[in-house]
Parts: sequence; structure tokens; C-alpha cells
Amino acid sequence: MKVYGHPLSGNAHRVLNLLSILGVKHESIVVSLPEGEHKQPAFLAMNPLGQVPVLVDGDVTLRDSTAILTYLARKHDTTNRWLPTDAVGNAQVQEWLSTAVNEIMAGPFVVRAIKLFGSPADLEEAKAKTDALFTTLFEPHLTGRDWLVGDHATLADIACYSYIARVTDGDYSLDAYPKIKAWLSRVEALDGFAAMVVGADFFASLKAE
Ligand SMILES: N[C@@H](CCC(=O)N[C@@H](CS)C(=O)NCC(=O)O)C(=O)O
Repeated sequence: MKVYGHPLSGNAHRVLNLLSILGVKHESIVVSLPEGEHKQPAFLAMNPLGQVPVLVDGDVTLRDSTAILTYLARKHDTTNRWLPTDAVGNAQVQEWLSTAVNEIMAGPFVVRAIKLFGSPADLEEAKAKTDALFTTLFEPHLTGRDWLVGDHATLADIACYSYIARVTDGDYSLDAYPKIKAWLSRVEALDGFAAMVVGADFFASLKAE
């Protein structure tokens, strides 16, 4: 099984983190995004959208992080713990997978991308979307519960974790959100958890090479 990604990609991190937690052997391949490798024909043949992550598992090729998470859970989690099979549990996880690729990408992802990559977006607008997301959804939802769905970790937590944890790369403090911070720590304490590199550390490591 091969995962095409990049160390600074939270979308790729979700996938690598789940593989590590499930203990699934895989090869992690770094796609050179700065050199535009993801827009070259070889990569576009795997994902016409030219985005990481992509999973290649034998003759199965999948794009989109949350689709890949559901594939891996169905294939490798025989307990159905990470993606419940009952109608309500499954839909509740899907709610958060959708939040991960919509509101989290519009808020925390953009705040971080402006700082790390100089993305041409409005910082104040992205911060306001992040504030709203945390204040209206995550902090209240995580008050009185440990996990986003049910009483144990699911794909919902894995999908939402990466860009919320690393929003601090965008000089956005999580100090106003104690419930979110406690939840991030619970995710980080999961057996097999794989950390996502801090943006500044990644760029420092490049300079040191
Ligand atoms: N919906 C996709 C989004 C993937 C995505 O935006 N990947 C970024 C890296 S985090 C990318 O490859 N960007 C390059 C580009 O869009 O040109 C997913 O969940 O995997």
C-alpha cells in the first residue's frame, strides 16, 4: 500500500495517522508540491485534481482524504470501531468528515496556509471563520464529552485533528479553547498516534540540510 503525500499536508496526515493507529504496513511517498510534481502527468493519472493524498492499494487508487479513511476503516478495522455500521453512528461520523473537508479547510487550513505558504487569502476572514467554527461547534460539542462521536475515538476525531492541531502554525492560539486542547491531547495519546510536523520545524530542517 502506498500513500502519496507531503509532510505539511494535514489531508495526508489524516491518512498516515490512521494507518499508524491501525498498524497497517504502508509506504509513504513524498510528492514534491513546491516543484509541481502533483501537476505532472504521472501524478494526474492517479488524481486528475492534482492533489495529495492519494492511496494506491494493489489495483485500487483513491483520492480524497476522508474517502481514503473510510476505505481503510472498512478494510482493516474488523471491530467497526472507527466507522460504526449502525445508521446513526455512521451518519454522525460522516457529519465530522464533511466538517473536516469544508469548514476546517475554510478556516484553520487557510489561516495556516497564509502563514506557511503565503496563500493569497484574507487572513481576517479565515480567522473569523475559525473563531466561529471553534466557538459555535467544537468547544460546545466537546464540553462534557471526550470524543466527537460516541464514547471512543472514531474517524471523526482523526479527520478533524490535523488542521485544528496545526492551526498554531498560523500564529493562531488555541488558549481560548480548553475543551479543544484537551481533546487534541486525547487524540495524541491514542496508541500508534503519528504526529504531524510543526510547520516552522519542517522549514528549519530544510535549511539545515
Ligand atoms: N479534498 C481533498 C483535498 C486535498 C488537498 O487540498 N490537498 C492539498 C495538500 S493539503 C493539495 O494537494 N494541494 C495542491 C493543489 O491543490 O494544487 C482531500 O481531502 O484529500
